[in-house]
This record gives sequence, structure tokens and C-alpha cells, in this order.
Amino acid sequence: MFGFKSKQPAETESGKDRLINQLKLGLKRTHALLLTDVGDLLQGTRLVDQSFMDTLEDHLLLADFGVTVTQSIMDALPARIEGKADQAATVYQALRDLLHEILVPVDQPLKVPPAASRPFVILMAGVNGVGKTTSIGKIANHFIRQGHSVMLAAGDTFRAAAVEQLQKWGSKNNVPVIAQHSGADSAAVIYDALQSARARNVDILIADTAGRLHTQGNLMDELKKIRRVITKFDPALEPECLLVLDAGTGQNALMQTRQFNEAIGVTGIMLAKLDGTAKGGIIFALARETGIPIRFIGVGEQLDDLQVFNSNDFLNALFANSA
Ligand SMILES: Nc1nc2c(ncn2[C@@H]2O[C@H](COP(=O)(O)OP(=O)(O)OP(=O)(O)O)[C@@H](O)[C@H]2O)c(=O)[nH]1
Ligand SMILES: [Mg+2]
Repeated sequence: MFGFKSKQPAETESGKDRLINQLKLGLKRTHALLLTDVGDLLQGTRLVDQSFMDTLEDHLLLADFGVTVTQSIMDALPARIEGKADQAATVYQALRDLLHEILVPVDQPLKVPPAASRPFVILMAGVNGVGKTTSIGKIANHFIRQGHSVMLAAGDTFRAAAVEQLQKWGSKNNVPVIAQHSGADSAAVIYDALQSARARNVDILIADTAGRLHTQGNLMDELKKIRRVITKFDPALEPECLLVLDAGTGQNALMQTRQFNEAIGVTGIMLAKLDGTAKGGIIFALARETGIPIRFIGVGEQLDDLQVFNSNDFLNALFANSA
């Protein structure tokens, strides 16, 4: 239906450069925490010794890589650099390779299914304030640039200003927003939006939901109901249940993921606010412990502060200017 074949900005040389620079900037704090002290030790004459390994271990933990990932790096690194531990570049490369191996299984970008299955629903979920609504604005922009038609559903009927906030992102993207009054049944709003999206043959419907703590049973039940409504509307639809996590949350992100996964079956993760934290290592803990695909990362508050997650780009940006 959309014969949009012109080259997209993100695919041009300068577009790619912009994305890489944006990612480097976003990972600046994590890079500094993980690699500054470690890098200083690698400048010395001793290179890899116990003090290097201890420092690396401390900094992996501080940057929230988590105990499991940190231990696996500590266990595997010595063998990878055996006989070459006096070359800083080799040490960096080995560390980079080990970290890359952790991210490869979750490097699965979100693919819009064929036109027969419409609308493709992206259901946003997550605890309060993690960046769900902002991420909707960015994700809508991303898919519009790919030539898809998009509609938004204001499923956060709980917070008074939530509908207006979503409407602002709707106008920025020039896409319709289906909303009801605040206090309305969220599942009903999303059912309405499904009908409207199908009637208008919209490609992608992105549904906002209210923030909820993973420990609030009644609110998690409401989310299950929202998820059920999509299947009730059309059992053939396979929605993307996208859990938004705040990269600065630390290890609690793992608990959130487990609980939301139990409630709705999380099919993808959006890691927002990577730019505001030195704890970007959580992405490795999430990859290793949950295996859930990481679809997008958020690196700012603006419309184009979004990156489709790519493990290679991520590691290149994290290690940029090292060695
Ligand atoms: N720096 C930075 N800020 C972000 C990012 N994503 C969202 N924010 C900011 O985080 C704050 C909360 O964002 P929202 O999108 O309202 O979060 P939410 O999850 O929808 O919040 P609730 O609906 O209240 O649960 C806002 O100030 C956003 O601008 C990001 O990737 N980087
Ligand atoms: Mg919101």
C-alpha cells in the first residue's frame, strides 16, 4: 500500500553518523564509569594484573551490569587475553567481544508484520514515569519515517494530564489520537481505538497505558484485561507488548520485567533514559537474565532521541575512544 521507496534520513551517511554520535553521547556516563579507571590501569606498564581485575569488577558492578554478568566476565576474560594481556587493545577487544556475546541474542529489532495483519498493536507498559508516553512519540516518528501509518490510543485514563500529553505527541507526528474522558475504562478506550484503526486501515496502533507498580495487583489485573481485549478484538493479532524501563533504575528493572512478563507476556523492551545514567550496564543484565528482545533505546526527550537497538553499534559507542 505504501510505495515509499525514497532513501530514509537514518540510512544516509550523515544520518548514520548522527545516530552513532547520539549513542556515544547517550552512553557517555556509563562509558566514563566503566572505562576511565580501567583505562588508566591499561596505560601503565603492568596492564592486566589483580588490581586491574579488581577495578574492572568494581566498575562493572557500579555500572549495574549485575552480579551474574560481572562474574561471567571475571571468569572468561583471563582465558581470552592469555599471552596478550600486555596489549591494551587486545584487552579492550576481548572485553568488548564478551559483552557483545551477551547482547547478540536480544538484538532483534521490532518488525512490522505483513499488511494482512492490521493494525499491528504496540502496547506500552511500565511503572510510573519511566518514559512510556514520550517513547510513544518517538516510536510513532520512527515508523512514520519508514512509511507506515500510525494511530495512538490514550489508554492512560488515570492521570488527568495524560491524554493531553499524548495528544501533543500526536500533533507533533501529525497522527490521530483516540481518547475518552479521564477515568474511562482503559480497555474500552483501546477497543475503540482498535475499531477505529481497522476502519481506517491504519498500519500501527500504539497504545499508552497508565504507569503502575509491578507490585500493585489490581492495576496489574487491569493491564491483563487490556491485553485480553486485543485478542478479543481479533485473536489473530499478535501485539508487541513493549515494556519500558528506566535505565537508571538499576537491578530493580529485572524485577519489573519478571512481573510485567508474568502479567502480559512482554515481547520487547524499550530502555529509556540511557542518556541520564551511568548505570547503562543494566542492559547486559536484562539480556542475560531475561533473554527478551531489546527493541529500542531512548537517549533524550526529543522526537528523534530514539535508537533501534543494535548490539554492534551499542558496543562501538560504549568503547569509543578506548584503546
Ligand atoms: N533524558 C531522557 N528523558 C526521558 C527519556 N524518555 C522520557 N524522558 C523524560 O521522562 C519523564 C517522564 O516521561 P513520560 O513519558 O511522561 O513517562 P511515563 O512512563 O509516560 O509516565 P507516567 O505516564 O506518569 O507513568 C519526562 O520528563 C520525559 O521527558 C529519555 O530517553 N531520556
Ligand atoms: Mg505516560
